[in-house]
Amino acid sequence: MIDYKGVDFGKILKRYDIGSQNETTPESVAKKMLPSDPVFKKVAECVLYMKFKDVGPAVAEALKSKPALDVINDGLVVGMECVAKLYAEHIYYLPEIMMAAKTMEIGIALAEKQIPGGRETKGLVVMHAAEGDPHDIGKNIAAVMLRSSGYSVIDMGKDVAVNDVVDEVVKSKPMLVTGTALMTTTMTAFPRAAEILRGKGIDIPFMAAGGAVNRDFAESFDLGIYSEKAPQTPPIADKIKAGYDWRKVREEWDSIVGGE
Ligand code: B12
Repeated sequence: MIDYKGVDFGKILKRYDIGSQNETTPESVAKKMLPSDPVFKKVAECVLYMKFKDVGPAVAEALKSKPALDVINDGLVVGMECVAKLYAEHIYYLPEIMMAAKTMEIGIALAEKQIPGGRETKGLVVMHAAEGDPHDIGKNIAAVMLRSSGYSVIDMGKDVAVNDVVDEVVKSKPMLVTGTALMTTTMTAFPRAAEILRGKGIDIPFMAAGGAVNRDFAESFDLGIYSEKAPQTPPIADKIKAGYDWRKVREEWDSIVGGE
């Protein structure tokens, strides 16, 4: 048995505290990246500092003066971008990321309630995060944006098996299917799913999104189209609703998302 009584944990933690050897701190990132608008700043800070008890009141307060989508994009998402920066700099680790992600989810759920729904649907979209991929925050934001633009969404969640995606598309016949991959090891699920869909004679666009993919990859397989940021999804969906197939979306992609 090791006797820990005489161990000074303060010294151990100091020795392995990489943060103390790095000039980046949560405060320095906050200074550079947080929005100047005090309402959005307060919301973003809740995510950055993982204040999951404060995020509800902060979002509720923000919703009194700001549109719900702006509270998500200019507050919650910016906070998460700060977290991603701190993770990349080895200041934050997985526990912080998980707590920040949870904080963001609480905020999104609250803001989403304020987005008008119940209108006649423009069309159905099936969304998922790739097989093996647990990253679903970006997908959840894109789902909020599609719903708020009048689309119905079947959100299959994260780590969805290729065959389950195919089965859902066959069953519910959406106008668009989206896949999110933040890991280079999971993005290959998209061409596999698209190939099976093609084999079944299904020709709907398959939107590949998330940090692991780029436009070249998304357009490297039949059905594949690209979306870089969640807010680009509704304008692309509008074109598909207007009759564009995946080839035409590719041709006109720059002008479709250009207004962003
Ligand atoms: C949060 C996070 C997590 C959380 C995810 C929580 C959740 N519910 O999503 C947790 C802690 C679970 C996690 C786990 C892991 N993670 Co992680 N994670 C991140 C982190 C820090 C932020 C991602 C994020 O949510 N950003 C905020 C959102 C808003 O941004 P976004 O997802 O990029 O979305 C934007 C666009 O991509 C786009 N978008 C995204 N999806 C969609 C969908 C549609 C339809 C559209 C239109 C647009 C769109 O729009 C959004 C903005 O508008 C990134 C770092 C980074 N810089 O991205 C690493 C990162 C993605 N993780 C990574 C890794 C390696 C892992 C782990 C394997 C780590 C480990 N060693 O255990 C595990 C996964 C284990 C497993 N297989 O289960 C790597 C992936 C590397 C790679 N290229 O393969 C990254 C890049 C970190 C790094 N630099 O190494 N992670």
